[in-house]
Amino acid sequence: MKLKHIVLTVLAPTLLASAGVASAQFQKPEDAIKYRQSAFTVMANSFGKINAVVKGEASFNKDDVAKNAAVVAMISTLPWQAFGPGTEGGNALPAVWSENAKFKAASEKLQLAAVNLNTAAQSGDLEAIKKAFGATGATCKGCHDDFKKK
Ligand code: ASC
Repeated sequence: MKLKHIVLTVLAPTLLASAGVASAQFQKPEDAIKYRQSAFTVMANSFGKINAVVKGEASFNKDDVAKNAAVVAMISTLPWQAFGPGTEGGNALPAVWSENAKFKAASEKLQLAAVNLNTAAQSGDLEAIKKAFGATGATCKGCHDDFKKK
């Protein structure tokens, strides 16, 4: 089964149930910080590749965009389990813990936007991809504004 099919058929309903694809446990707070930062790094790499296409800086290869969007949709489910109690630090502001319901809602906005981006990317419709990409980027920025150190 191809990754994009796994994401579309298996992951999307899971996302809607607000569960990640894995439930990680961490020995030390630093391990949680490393995990979540790694997930964001991988996600930003694929998101950045789509960004270059959307901006016209890279040529539009449907398969590449589809693969990168599938990565964003999948990886967007992962960082949140690594923001548990006692894992304060890294680039996270204290609001992640003091306003955790708001943080969780912001994380869910990204995950849903990423599913929509993935749907658009699998369709290969560049205009739909551009629209969904913009909506996804807005959820990144919205969460950074409130929850990430500048
Ligand atoms: C990226 C990236 C982010 C988001 C954000 C969108 O490519 O690394 O954190 O987009 O800048 O506003």
